[in-house]
Amino acid sequence: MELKVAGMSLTDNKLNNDSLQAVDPEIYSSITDEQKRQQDNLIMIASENLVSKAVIEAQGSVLTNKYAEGYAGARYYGGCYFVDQVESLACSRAREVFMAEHANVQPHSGTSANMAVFLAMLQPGDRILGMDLSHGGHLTHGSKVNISGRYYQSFSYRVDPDTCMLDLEAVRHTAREIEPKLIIAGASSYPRLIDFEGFAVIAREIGAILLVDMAHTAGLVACGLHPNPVACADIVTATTHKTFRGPRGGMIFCRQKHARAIDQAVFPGLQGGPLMHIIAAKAVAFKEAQLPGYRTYQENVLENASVLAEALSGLGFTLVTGGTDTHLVLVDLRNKNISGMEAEKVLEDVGIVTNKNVIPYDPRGANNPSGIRLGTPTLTSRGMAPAQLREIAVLIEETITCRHNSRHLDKIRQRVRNLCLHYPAY
Ligand code: DSN
Repeated sequence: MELKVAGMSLTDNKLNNDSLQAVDPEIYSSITDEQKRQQDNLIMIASENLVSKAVIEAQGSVLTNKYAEGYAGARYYGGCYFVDQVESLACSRAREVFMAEHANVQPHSGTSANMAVFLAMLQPGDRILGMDLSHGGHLTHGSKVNISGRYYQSFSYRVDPDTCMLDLEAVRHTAREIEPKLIIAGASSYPRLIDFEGFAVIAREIGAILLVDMAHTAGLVACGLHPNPVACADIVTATTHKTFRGPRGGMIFCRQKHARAIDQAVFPGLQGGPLMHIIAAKAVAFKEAQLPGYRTYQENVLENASVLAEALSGLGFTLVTGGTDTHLVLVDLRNKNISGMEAEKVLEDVGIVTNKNVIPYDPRGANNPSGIRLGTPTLTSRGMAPAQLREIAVLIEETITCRHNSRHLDKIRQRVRNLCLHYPAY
């Protein structure tokens, strides 16, 4: 007798090939709602982006079925012929895009990529020096609540108190004092170009290893719009899903002399089976990064960020460092008498999605900081241009100024909705 439970046939062991909607209406509905949220809102989270349908197709493919521990040509499982092709292509494209001697595309995330570098290059208790989290760094750069600050002796450098810019002389001073084994350059809420070559000189002076985490700027680096750290750093990590516009994941680049140590740290040191469907999607993104329109896209991301910064400044907002050279803008809200948390919430209420963010030397705590971080990758992927970014700056200003006027907020919500309708996400 055939027994049906939630669309699933229990008479045999064959897969149920009904649609997701039929098999699991709850998950289907959450995905549909999320798709609508992405369409109906102005997503300004600097670390997010929209991927192409080709990337989504590769990510949603049968490659998810395959175990492939090891590396192309040296796996611990049979049947790896086709996934070997996929990973080899991903690695060779990654090397070409970033002009690297060696690429590892298996890290599941930027955090995993950084952990693999630590595992490869450090012993527990070694000293590391990274940018202070509250000054724009990242949890994995030595924060005390992260493994990087618990298994290693972590120290941090800060930005200049007046300009909020990185001051390489101050970094040099701290590096000489601390004598870390590894220095980390790279940030998640620093809106300016980072002089990776300057960091490399400091690292060489004290005999430290230089790790550059270019997670935020990888897309800009890929087409020469931000200095490429691959030539001057010992090791470079990144995510594939921020400005780079690929699937969610991580990657590592290094010189050939570190290749074996890095590969062994990723597998078997830290991870098991690679996510071959994600690696296929990364390969697609590397191919897309070599297409002619990609550089134009990244130029537009930068132009949109610069226009947004200028427009916000003109509306009386204080910008950390006074502006931006990248895809992100960090707004200090103290003169607007609103916290980052309240701003994030009221903006989301009208359909503008941002994230609260600490600003350097923030007098408030990390849970309710003084700033918000804005980014342009997603809006640019929808085709928005400077005129729309100027309009959005006005919408942000009006939302914050008129936050207690619900009729005005309704009107803003409608203007946000109209913009979203004109620039479909997909
Ligand atoms: N949390 C990411 C970001 O938003 O910058 C970095 O991991």
